[in-house]
Amino acid sequence: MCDACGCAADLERMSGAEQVKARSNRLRGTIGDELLEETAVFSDDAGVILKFHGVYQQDDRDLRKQARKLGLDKHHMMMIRTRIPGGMVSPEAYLAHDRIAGAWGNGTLRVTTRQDLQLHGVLKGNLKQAIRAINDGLLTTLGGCGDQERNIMCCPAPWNDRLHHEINLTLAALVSGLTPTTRAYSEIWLDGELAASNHPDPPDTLYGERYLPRKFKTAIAIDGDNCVDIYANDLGLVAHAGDDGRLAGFDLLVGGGLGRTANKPSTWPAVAQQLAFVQPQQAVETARAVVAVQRDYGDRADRRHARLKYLVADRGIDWFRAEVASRLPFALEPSRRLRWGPADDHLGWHAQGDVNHCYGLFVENGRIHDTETSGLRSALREIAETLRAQLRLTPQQNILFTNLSDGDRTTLTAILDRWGVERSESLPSAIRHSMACPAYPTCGLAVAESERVMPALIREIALVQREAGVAETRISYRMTGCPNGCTRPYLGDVGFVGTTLGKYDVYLGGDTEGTRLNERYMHNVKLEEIPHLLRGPMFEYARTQLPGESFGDWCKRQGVAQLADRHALVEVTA
Ligand code: SRM
Ligand code: SF4
Repeated sequence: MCDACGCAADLERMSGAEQVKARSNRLRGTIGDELLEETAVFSDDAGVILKFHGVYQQDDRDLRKQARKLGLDKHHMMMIRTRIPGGMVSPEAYLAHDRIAGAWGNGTLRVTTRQDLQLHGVLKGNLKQAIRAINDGLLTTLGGCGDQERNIMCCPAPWNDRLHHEINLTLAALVSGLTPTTRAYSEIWLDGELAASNHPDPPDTLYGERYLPRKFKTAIAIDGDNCVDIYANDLGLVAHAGDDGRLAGFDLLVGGGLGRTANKPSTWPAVAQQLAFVQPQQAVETARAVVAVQRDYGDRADRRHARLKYLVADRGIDWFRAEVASRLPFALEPSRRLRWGPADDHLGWHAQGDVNHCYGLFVENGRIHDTETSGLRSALREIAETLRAQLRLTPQQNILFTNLSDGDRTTLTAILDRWGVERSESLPSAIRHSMACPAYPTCGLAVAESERVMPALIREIALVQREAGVAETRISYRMTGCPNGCTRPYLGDVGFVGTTLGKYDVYLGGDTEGTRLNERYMHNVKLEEIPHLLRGPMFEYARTQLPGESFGDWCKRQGVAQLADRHALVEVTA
């Protein structure tokens, strides 16, 4: 029996995180008290609960060695993740993040692969002001991380039609239906004692006292365009349009997830499987039922086996469907056939379907900063200030500026040019379709570099593509500094997964629709050898591809293992 919350769970058998959650009094823990202490870091238990509030404790790993030498403590700092459903950011909210990055962060912002904004390098003493400032911009960090529903992704295309309007309504309803009801967040960060005394927590029929066994991710795609990588999610909703162009319903997929642990074959990446079709008005209730099944049956003893994908694999999709159905007052309909084209990155100029336009700007690895050659951060600030453009963050770490008039188009282009920001249209295809995770120096789980080495690597790879005669071909490259899969490397045409400092497993054979896992081509390749390693397959692809065949599909057709046999040790010249 759990003495923390009084439920029937045997807490002794559960992971440490479960015990901390149960004792946390609906996500309060000791955060409030520890904020008052003049320490650089929170206790471990408070760190577990902080994640639910969108905050990770990190340290600058570049400074670790030096600090150790000098007998000093690590350089502790916080990462704040703002939850941004569908990546929709007002100019005011963007400017608030920009100000926080300058005043209390490391001077950079980061667009994440789940359409959020992250701020790195915030010291504990500045955390409360930073979170307040984010809320003043009408966004929240609650749900940025932690064992709960994370940011709900949605295709960011700002098309002004009935279908997209109805999908956005469902997105908003899902967000409110899947957000915990605790008042801990406003109590700790916003209203203080006032909230505590005036408004007791409403009951939380979805999360109870112990929340979920693990993080839970949901995304909405629109039939035909899998730009959100729906198959990587615990729960995916694919919106279908009816003959009248209105939202006809959603196909639900469950059990996707990419995290794995090196040398632990009991952990694996998985693509989501089809569950059922539901009417638009049934989507939220069904999503809550899916979350509830994971809440009740997910593994709370072993966090490496706690994601929904393992429950679906262990019990089977038919059991899972029956369990979800048993919690609903309506019948689930059979899944429909899904048809995907190549995922759209939405970059460049597009008409929105009204009088306005939108522009998709490539942001290399999602990092917004000023460098010697490009004033990206300054340009974005000026665009937000002068054009008041609504922003949409994309699942590929990029930004769309929306609702632009003809005049705004000219101004936006002039601002980008003046700050030396390269336009998406002129980028080599390899760069445009690349992503890398933060890894060093902020990510505590990184075993190899990612964001800091990808820019040089991808430019070399772009040259290989050019030499092979396929410069314009769309091939996606995704890099991570460990096997956790934060840029979804197992779904790219090509994936680089860090194994140790300076080395990567290279994966080939994903598809441009994002429906298939790629396969490991080579183990432990040195960073500097990667471009050479890709030359063999790239040149052969250029010679023998079928009309319209993507690089990933070609690799799959050849067989990744056979390609490795053919090319691993062979010199290839143009
Ligand atoms: Fe991730 C943990 C960054 C998307 C799988 N991820 C982390 C942490 C928080 C490291 C940690 O736990 O201490 C990283 C913070 C690094 C830093 O310094 O900022 C981190 N993940 C990111 C971001 C920022 C990468 C990016 O380049 O944008 C993405 C933030 C998304 C967001 O806004 O919520 C990010 N992470 C993903 C994705 C992609 C997705 O969700 O579409 C995945 C694979 C899908 C999945 O969840 O299966 C992903 N991150 C993980 C995992 C492995 C989970 C698992 O089931 O094993 C971890 C480690 C963990 O949870 O234990 C992790
Ligand atoms: Fe960190 Fe690994 Fe995620 Fe990269 S993939 S951000 S190294 S957890």
